[in-house]
Amino acid sequence: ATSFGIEKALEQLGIKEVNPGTSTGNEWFSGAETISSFSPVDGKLIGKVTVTTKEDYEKVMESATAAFKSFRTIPAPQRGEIVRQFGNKLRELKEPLGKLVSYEMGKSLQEGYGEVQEMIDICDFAVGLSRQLNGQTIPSERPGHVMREQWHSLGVVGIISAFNFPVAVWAWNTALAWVCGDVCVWKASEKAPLCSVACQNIIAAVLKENNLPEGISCIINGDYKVGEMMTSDTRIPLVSATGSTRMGRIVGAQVAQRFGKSLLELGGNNAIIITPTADLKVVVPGAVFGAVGTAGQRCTSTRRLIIHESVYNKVRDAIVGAYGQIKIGNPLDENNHVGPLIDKDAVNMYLNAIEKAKAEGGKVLIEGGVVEGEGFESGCYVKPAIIEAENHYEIVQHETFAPILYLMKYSGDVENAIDMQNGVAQGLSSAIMTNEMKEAEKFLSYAGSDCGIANVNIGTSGAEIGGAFGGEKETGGGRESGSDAWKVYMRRQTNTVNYSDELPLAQGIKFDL
Ligand code: UN1
Repeated sequence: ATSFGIEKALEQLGIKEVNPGTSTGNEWFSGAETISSFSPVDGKLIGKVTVTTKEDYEKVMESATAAFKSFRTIPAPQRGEIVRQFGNKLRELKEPLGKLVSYEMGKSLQEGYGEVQEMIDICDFAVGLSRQLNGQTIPSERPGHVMREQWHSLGVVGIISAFNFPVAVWAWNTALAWVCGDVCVWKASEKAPLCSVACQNIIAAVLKENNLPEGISCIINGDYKVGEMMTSDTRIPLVSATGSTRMGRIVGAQVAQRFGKSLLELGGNNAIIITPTADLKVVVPGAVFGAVGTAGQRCTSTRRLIIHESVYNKVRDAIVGAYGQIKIGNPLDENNHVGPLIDKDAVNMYLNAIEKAKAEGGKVLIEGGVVEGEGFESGCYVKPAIIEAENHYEIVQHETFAPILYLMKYSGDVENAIDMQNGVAQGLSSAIMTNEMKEAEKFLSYAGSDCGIANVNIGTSGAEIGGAFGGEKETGGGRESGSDAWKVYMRRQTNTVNYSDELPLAQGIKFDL
C-alpha cells in the first residue's frame, strides 16, 4: 500500500500505531484492551484503537451532557458556521480521508472520495438549514389566542455506524445534529475504527479553533457491548443506528424500552424492474454499478433484477457481457472497479449464499469464488456473481452483503413486477427502467413500490444527500440526510398563548366558578 500514499494519508489524519479510542474532543482516553484494524486490501495491520471502558464512557457522558447545556444556547446560524468550517476542513483533507476509507474498508478510491464528498455536501446542506429550523403558526379556535410550534435542541445523540460507510453516515447525523444544537457520541464499526479517530481529529481541531467546550463531538470504540452502554442510557434521547436488521431489532427494542427515540437504517433487498421499453444504455451501467459497486456492500446495492420475459435474454446477455469487463483488484488503484469484501467472515457469507442459491435451484450465470494469487493475499477479494433465481428462495429473501445479483423474470403487466419487488421483508431502495409514463407513475404511486426510495431510469444506489434517506419495513423506518430529516434531531413543542383578558376553554367547555 506504500505506493498509494497510505503512510502519508495516515500521518495527515493523525493516525498512530495505537490510538486512544475514546475522545470528548481534545481529550483522549485509552483502555487496556485494543481493536486491531487490518486492511482487507492487503491484509496488513493499519493500526490499533483502544476499547472504551465503562469509566471512560461515564467521562464522555459527563462531558457531553455538560456541553449540550452550553451548545444549545449558541444561535443556530452560529452553529452552522462551525459546520461550515468543518466542511472546509473536509475539502482540504478529502484526499487522505478518502484514501483511509478505501484502505480500511476496501471500497474503490473513487467511492472513498465520493463518501467524503457526501460529508461535504451534508455540511453545506446543514449550513443552510441552520437558518431554517422553522416552526409554524397554527390558527387557534379561541379568540385572542395564538398557537405555534417550536423546535428545540434534543440533547445527546448516540450514533452507531456500520463499516460500509465508515465516515459519511456519521456526518449525515452529526452535521444535522450540530446545527440543531445537539451533541454527538459516536460508536463506529469495530471493522473500521481508524476512520472514527480520523474524523474526530478533524472536528476536534475545528471546535478548538472556535474555543468550544469538550463534549460536542465524542467517540467511543468497541463491540456491541459498548453500543449497549448507549442504547440503555436514559441521558441519550436519540440513538441513530445503521447496520443489519438483526442489530436494529435489538437496538430498537432496547431504546424503546426506555422510551428513547431511534433512527434505524437497516438492511435492503433492492430490485430494479426492467420493462420492455427499458433503454439498455441506462440499464446496464445502472444495474452493474448497483450490484458490484462497493463490492455489493451498500445497503442500497442492487440485489435483484426483475426483467420482463420479452426482453429477458437480451438484458441478461448485456449484463453478463458487462461483467466480463469488471476489473477486480486493489481499490486504491483507480483502474479497478471492485475491491475486497470487508473480511473473511463476509467472504464465507458470500460463498454460503451462492451454495444456498444453487441448492434451492438457482442457475449460476457467472460463477463466483474467491480470487487468489498475487495482489489478493488478504483472501477478501471475490468475483461478482450472477444467478438466475426465483423471488421466493429463502436466500433471495435475505440480504447478503456481497456482489451477488439474482436475475428473475416477470410476465404480463408491470403490477406483477411490482408485486415481486415488494415481496420481500426489506423496503429500502427500488427502481424501474421504462420509457412508458404510465408504468413509471404506477411504480411511484401508493400502489407501487413500498420502499423509502423509488427511482425511475436510474439504479438503486448512489442517492444524493438532498433527499431523505431510509426505508420501510425491516429497513427500520428511519430517515436521515436531506428534506426534513432534521426534525428527528429536535424536540417539538406546541405553544398556546392567550393575549385576551378572558379564559375561553378549548372544545367550548364551560367551567364557571
Ligand atoms: C449505505 O449503504 O449505508 O445511496 C448508505 C447510496 C449512498 C448511501 C448508502 N448515498 O448508495
